[in-house]
Amino acid sequence: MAGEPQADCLFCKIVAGEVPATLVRESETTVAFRDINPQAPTHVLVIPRAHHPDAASVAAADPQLAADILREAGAVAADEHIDDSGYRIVLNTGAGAGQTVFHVHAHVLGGRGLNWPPG
Ligand code: DGP
Repeated sequence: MAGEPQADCLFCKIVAGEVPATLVRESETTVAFRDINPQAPTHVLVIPRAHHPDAASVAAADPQLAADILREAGAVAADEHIDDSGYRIVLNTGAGAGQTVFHVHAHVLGGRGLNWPPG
């Protein structure tokens, strides 16, 4: 059922505290933690506590939760002081776009110049 924890999901385990992560921010519905393989001086992942595989599915199942993820991504940028210089919110969707963990996560990247288009 949409939103239910998945036993084999790494990010559900981080939400449950079963896998350690460096948390930077929490809300009632989301958790934000530092990426284990940072691609920029600030690289934080914002995830919903509920399991949804990707951005389109969370937006369809729970639009408020999708909005919560974006709000928290912006709050992380402010907390990390990267909002003035510019930052990027990335939602890789599908293996072909580089998604490796199928629990939706917004990458918040900043603290360096960011090229466009991304690779
Ligand atoms: P993506 O490729 O968009 O699915 O991003 C998955 C990200 O998750 C990737 O940047 C690395 C990060 N990641 C994978 N495993 C762990 C982990 O165990 N802990 C943390 N903090 N991040 C992880």
